[in-house]
Amino acid sequence: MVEVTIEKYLFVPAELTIKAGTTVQWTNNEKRASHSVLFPAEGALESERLLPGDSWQRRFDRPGRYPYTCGPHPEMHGVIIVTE
Ligand SMILES: [Cu+2]
Repeated sequence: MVEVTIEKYLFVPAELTIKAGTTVQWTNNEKRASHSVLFPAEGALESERLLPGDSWQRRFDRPGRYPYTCGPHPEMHGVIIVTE
C-alpha cells in the first residue's frame, strides 16, 4: 500500500507512480478541513467525505493515468500513474 496525505489543501505527493495491483490510501491530515477523492473521468467515482484523520483506499489494477481532484475543492489536483 502506498500513502497519499492531504494537508494544507494539497495532495502529497500530487503525482504518484505505482505498479498495477497496488492499493493507494489517502489520509486527511488536516486539523479542520474535510476533503474527498474524486475521479471525474470515471463516472465521478468519489470517496466519502474524509474528516480529519479519516482514510480511504482504492486499488488500481489497470495501467493508465488516473487524474483526480477533491469534490468540495476542485482547485486541488492529483494524479496516479499506474504502470504494468
Ligand atoms: Cu478538499
